Amino acid sequence: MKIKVLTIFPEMLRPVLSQSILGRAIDAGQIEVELIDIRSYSLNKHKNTDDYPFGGGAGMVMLAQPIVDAMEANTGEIANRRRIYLSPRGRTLNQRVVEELAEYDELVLLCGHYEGVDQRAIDLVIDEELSIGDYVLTGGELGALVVIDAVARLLPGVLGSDQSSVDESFSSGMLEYPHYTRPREYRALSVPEVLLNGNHAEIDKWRHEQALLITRERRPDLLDK
Ligand code: 9WO
Repeated sequence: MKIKVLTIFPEMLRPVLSQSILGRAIDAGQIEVELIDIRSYSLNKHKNTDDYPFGGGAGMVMLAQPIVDAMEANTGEIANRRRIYLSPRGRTLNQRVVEELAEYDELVLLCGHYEGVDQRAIDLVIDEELSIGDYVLTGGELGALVVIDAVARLLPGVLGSDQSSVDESFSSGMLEYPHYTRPREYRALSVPEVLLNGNHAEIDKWRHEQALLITRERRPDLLDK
């Protein structure tokens, strides 16, 4: 998959994209991420990307021109592509939406700043607005990283064979059971005996019960489905 990110702060994304599973997936060519600096498309002599809002009010609005030009210069007519604006006004991301996004050949993620983006840029070059949750950030970059991370781990070969992208939590409709590793006793807290006896039928049963207990306690809404 190819992912293009349109932003005025490309340096904000680079360190995250170079680490861990994402960094490895990019090095291995399983995903290709291109950071596009909206500022380089500004025609303004000061390379401005924002201006005062018509109608007045606090803050600044991102200009349509650099965004539309950046989008048009970087997106050909590729069939299976989605152009997304990260915004609290959008459809809220969840694992179903992530699975849907993972089917595209190309994602283009537009990160806004200030009070927002001139509506005409959204009308002209955006397919969908997407929110990562009901809160306001300083800009869309962290939202774009969340989308990239969640989508990348569903792509073939990104997770190692010992990690599974079939999520316990969201595919079984339950939250995860508790995990333990060495040592067997830590600060007077012992690992549950059942996990040490090698009886895998019993271990599976215990984990299922624990998942059910935690889900009933914290997210009863997941059990209603
Ligand atoms: C908030 C606000 C409050 C009072 C008056 C104007 C206001 N504008 C905004 C606002 O939404 N600013 C956004 C900052 C403009 C677009 C980029 N920004 C952003 C994206 N903040 N939060 C997100 C975001 C993206 C995805 N999912 C959750 C939040």
